[in-house]
Amino acid sequence: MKNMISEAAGITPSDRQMALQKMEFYSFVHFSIPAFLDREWGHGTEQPSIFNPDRFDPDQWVSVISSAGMKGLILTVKHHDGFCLWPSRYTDYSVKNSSWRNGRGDVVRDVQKACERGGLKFGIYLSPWDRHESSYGDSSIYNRYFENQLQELLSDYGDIFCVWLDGAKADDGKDQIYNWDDYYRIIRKLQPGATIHICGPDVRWVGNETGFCRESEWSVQPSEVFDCDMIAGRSQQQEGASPDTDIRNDKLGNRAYIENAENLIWYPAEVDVSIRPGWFYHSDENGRVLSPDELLDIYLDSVGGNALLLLNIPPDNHGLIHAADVWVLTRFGGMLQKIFSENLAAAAEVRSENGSLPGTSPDFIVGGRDNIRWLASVRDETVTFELKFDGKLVFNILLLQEDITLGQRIERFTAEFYTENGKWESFTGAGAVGYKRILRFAAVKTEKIRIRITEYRAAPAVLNLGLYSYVFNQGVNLENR
Ligand code: FUL
Repeated sequence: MKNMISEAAGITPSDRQMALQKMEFYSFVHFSIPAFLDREWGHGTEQPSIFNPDRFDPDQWVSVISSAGMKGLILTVKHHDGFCLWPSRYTDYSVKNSSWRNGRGDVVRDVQKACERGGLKFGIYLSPWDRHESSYGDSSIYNRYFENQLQELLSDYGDIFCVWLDGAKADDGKDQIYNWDDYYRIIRKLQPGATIHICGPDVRWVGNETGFCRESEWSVQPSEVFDCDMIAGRSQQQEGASPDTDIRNDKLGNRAYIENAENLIWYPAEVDVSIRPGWFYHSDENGRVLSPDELLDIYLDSVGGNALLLLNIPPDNHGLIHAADVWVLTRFGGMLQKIFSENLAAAAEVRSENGSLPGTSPDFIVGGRDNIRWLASVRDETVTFELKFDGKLVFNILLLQEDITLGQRIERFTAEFYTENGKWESFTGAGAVGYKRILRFAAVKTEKIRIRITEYRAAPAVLNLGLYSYVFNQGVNLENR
């Protein structure tokens, strides 16, 4: 019988998954007919003329999104109402019949160009469920329609970093059998670098829309977790569910589930959350934008919990990001800069009693040199490495990264500091690490720390360790969730 645990440790991301992982944090932009209806979903029967953003400014979107530290933008080019933000050749239900720019505008083109100018990657959300298109439910005809639209979008708008395929559909929506495999073939052919999210093989929906992930988030999963029908079935449900491979299961990817799996895949989690209660803009939510502290909480737990963070920023019906969101995002970007601009441990001396594989050294763990790692040579013993500082350091944030190009291996670790009385005392610790783990704790002052990796699936490959200090506002952010 195969040992699925060591098998799991050998599963690695594809190049496109790795490129996405390095982006860490990117934005969703929900902007379409619902913004003009003050609703979350359009019915698909609304007149296209209502789409008329009189101050549409995608350069403003890009500059605000970049100021918060995000690296890409995913636009809802077609939401469930079926209205297309580009002048598709395959339907009249699009910007070409809107009042905006007398029907001669193309939102997708303008946003893509603004992203290019501002240095953001551009991605698309294309809803499979379509309430307007009359062929929806006539499976092969609609599949052709959808594939034609994919062709247009993936051929005419430059490099696309992601295609986000939503599983949502109302209970009374018509039955339609999607031809997922054909969709994937088209995407791979036209945009080989693009990752396919949610109802797709590259990125897993974390299972909720609250902004948080599991205590241990595993990027390696039994292949049954990637099951479009199951994912779609869960998308409008609030409650968790039990089967081992269910997208909402709390223990997804844990040892117990991996051990019994037949096949494993690299399938990392993405946390999608809106900066406001709704996905689309509603003026009565201007006072309910998440605060910079709340965003920081979400960021530290998701990006710092081995997940990707997709934060939705909905422009208003003028086509601008509202001042309330701009204020929050700019401040939040400043907080991230302040926290992570300097690794306090960068000059530490690092040593370990465990062996190192040739060409690697514990020294490589600090200094932030990408792709240089320490690969411990071990059998079953605890892996320990120690950092000695030049004098005493004060810090309250620890960042740890594995080199996931070799797989996700660490299952549990503890961080200890050297006390005044010459003893080692634990100050934090966690389960899975993966691409990035960030932990917060009450400030520690010490000349030495050590990390003890007590459980692992294969010899740990540690890429980076950072220590940071930040004065959190009182009452929030004092602990990881
Ligand atoms: C859901 C959709 O129904 C929402 O409108 C939104 O687009 C969200 C990201 O996905 O499934």
